[in-house]
Amino acid sequence: MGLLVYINGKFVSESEARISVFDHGFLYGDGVFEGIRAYNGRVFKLREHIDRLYDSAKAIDLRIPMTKEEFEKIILETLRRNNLRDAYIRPIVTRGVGDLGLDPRKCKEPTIIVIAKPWEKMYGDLYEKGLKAVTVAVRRVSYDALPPNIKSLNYLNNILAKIEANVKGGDEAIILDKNGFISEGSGDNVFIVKNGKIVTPPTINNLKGITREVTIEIVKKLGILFEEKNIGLYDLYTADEVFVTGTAAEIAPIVEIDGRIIGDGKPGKLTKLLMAEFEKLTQTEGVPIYE
Ligand code: PXG
Repeated sequence: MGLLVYINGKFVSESEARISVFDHGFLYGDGVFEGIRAYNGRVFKLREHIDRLYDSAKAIDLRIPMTKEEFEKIILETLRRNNLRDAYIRPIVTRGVGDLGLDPRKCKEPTIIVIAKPWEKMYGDLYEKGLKAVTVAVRRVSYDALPPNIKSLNYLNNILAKIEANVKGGDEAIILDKNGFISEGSGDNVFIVKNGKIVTPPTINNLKGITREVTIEIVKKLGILFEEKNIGLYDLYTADEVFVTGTAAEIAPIVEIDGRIIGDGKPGKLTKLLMAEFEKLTQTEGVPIYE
């Protein structure tokens, strides 16, 4: 029977989980989403993800017709219906069914979907070996065009970056912004370590990653030097360590960028420390699914 998916108030089997071809989420990418993880029977940073979902919706003037508490209950119920303890959860809210014109006023009711699936480590053995990243020619969509802070259903910019990384043989793409500053990966935020200090770009030109936020909290708690500032290609190539953070990717070490070996070509000391601390948090914190 497969998974049970929540769509507009009902749980249906995945083969029956369908949306209209007139849904503006499908026609125009007019909608927002989240990617959330459950570890060991708990949903990690649930409220933070729900807050960001509602902020993304607000930014595109999309009103989600339920409270945050109600949305959280649906997510927990989706996990329970699928007997999941470790999962990737994908809430999606689209503008809803309209007509072929793009005017959002034609869409009377948002479409609300929650998918939850079992999930393994995204990068397999690369957490030990390290990833190869490549910078890509396509620039991150400008914050004065479509703010990258909105987690919208328009992911073509990121997909173009990923296609380029695939062609160039990289495990992940690093995307620059229109000024040549490091923006982010195709689905994660970028950090560098130089002389014991951890640096990441401010979130004007990238997604305000929740894993990024958790990582910064760990860094501060451990008393490691930290700075939020713009970084360029030179800083990236000459860093002692580089890693990316994301709900899917978790904390993943980068050991090569555009052919330059980062540090000694192995996951760095601080990166490994942060990976271990992050894992401790994911295994112990979060909203319980079955209590
Ligand atoms: N930047 C972008 C562009 C993202 O899509 C992150 C950063 C990290 O944010 P969080 O809050 O997850 O720490 C994301 C996360 C994938 C995938 O397959 C990744 C994301 C969304 C969908 C798929 O890697 N997003």
